[in-house]
Amino acid sequence: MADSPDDTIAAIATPPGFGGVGVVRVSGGLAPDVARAVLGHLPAPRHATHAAFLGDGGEPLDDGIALYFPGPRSYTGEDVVELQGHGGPVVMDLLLARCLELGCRPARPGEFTERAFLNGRLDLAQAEAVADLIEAGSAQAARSARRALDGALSHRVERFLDTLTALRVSVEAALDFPDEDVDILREARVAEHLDDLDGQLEALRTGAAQGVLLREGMRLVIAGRPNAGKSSLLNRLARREAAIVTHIPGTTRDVLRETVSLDGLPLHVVDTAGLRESDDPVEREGIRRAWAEIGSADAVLLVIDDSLGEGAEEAAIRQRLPETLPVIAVHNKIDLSGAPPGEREGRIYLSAATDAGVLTLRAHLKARMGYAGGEGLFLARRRHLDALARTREHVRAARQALDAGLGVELVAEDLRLAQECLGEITGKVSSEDLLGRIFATFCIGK
Ligand SMILES: Nc1nc2c(ncn2[C@@H]2O[C@H](COP(=O)(O)OP(=O)(O)OP(=O)(O)O)[C@@H](O)[C@H]2O)c(=O)[nH]1
Ligand SMILES: [Mg+2]
Repeated sequence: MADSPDDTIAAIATPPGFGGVGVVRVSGGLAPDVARAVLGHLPAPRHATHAAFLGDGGEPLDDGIALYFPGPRSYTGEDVVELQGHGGPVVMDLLLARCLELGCRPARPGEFTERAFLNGRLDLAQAEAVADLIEAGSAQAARSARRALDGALSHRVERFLDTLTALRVSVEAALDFPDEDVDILREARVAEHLDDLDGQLEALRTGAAQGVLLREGMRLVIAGRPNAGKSSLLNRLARREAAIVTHIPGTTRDVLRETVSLDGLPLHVVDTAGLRESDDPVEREGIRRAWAEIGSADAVLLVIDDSLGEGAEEAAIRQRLPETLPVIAVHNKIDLSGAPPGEREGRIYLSAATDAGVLTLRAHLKARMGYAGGEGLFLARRRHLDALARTREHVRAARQALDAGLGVELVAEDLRLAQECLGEITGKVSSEDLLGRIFATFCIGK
């Protein structure tokens, strides 16, 4: 039988294994009955109550603290009961089995939070932030997830949605008075508001992009001419001999991937074949793959042999790099050139051989990913970036339609689409498929 949103669900909310305390959580219409059966009475709402947890025959399975949160003022918005017993796997299993006996079904991963969303306790971006907070890999990521949960993204999206609603009202009013439409739109300053919104959407997108880097990590491709020291640098960052290093130019052919932790921030480093003209079919394939990696990078480390300096080879590489791709110039082999280590004029001077300057590079990469990025930082997902980008496209299309005098209908339609895209972030507009994908990644019991 298919799961129904009317089912009462139960799960062990604490991680598997042995612990001082373990929690079984129950949510749904049967929760008060479960409490009565297990505890012998319904605890006072929101009061910690010590009680024995009783089995089917009235025998105590365990004892502990019980909490009853009547809906709608609960995490899920439904009646919720939490049983805090001793945190052993057998005790927890017994307690969960007892709840299932009483008519609950096991909760799917994230189902408590999904119900919180469906009952309007959280919006979708906040629900995602719950999972991100639990999975945060650094204190910075946790703080940023907390800010997203508090609505750092949601509140701004809501404001933009309100702006779009107001604009749609003006535009649709103009639709009703075709003779005066131009005046109505001018009076409502629709063009100015659209420009404003465009700028604000871009600012929010920039902030969200930083939040995505913090959550997912940055994909950093190491590129440069053969023998510049790319693989040596990868080994330094990974702190292990991951890649083969030789004095022969063209050593690396395959793409090599290493995930490095920068104080908890995941950095995905990709080492690639040295970029040059080659007749060797194997090397040519390696170079083709290097360019493919560059195509999907968040940033490129362009490694330059400082004893040779930046020259025509680097100029040719720079010319082929995607225009919007951030490039970090790294001057390697300063032990040969004699340059001091450190960051100067946006370039980083280091030696992969001696390790001088490598810490500067690590610090630079952390800063780029938003580490210690201040109070404004909030965690975000690629889904949000994508929705913001599409929203902006429709806002710009509306602005162009307005300029070109293409007719108020087109402006109205673009505004409607913009609102729809933006609404995906908070779940104002959502599909079952999207919800399934989001909540399936949660842990059970949350
Ligand atoms: N003196 C000195 N030699 C270095 C340094 N970094 C790398 N090398 C040497 O430079 C040569 C090439 O290093 P690799 O790391 O293989 O260079 P690569 O850019 O990966 O080369 P390809 O894979 O051929 O494109 C090796 O002999 C390294 O030992 C450095 O900082 N100082
Ligand atoms: Mg190499």
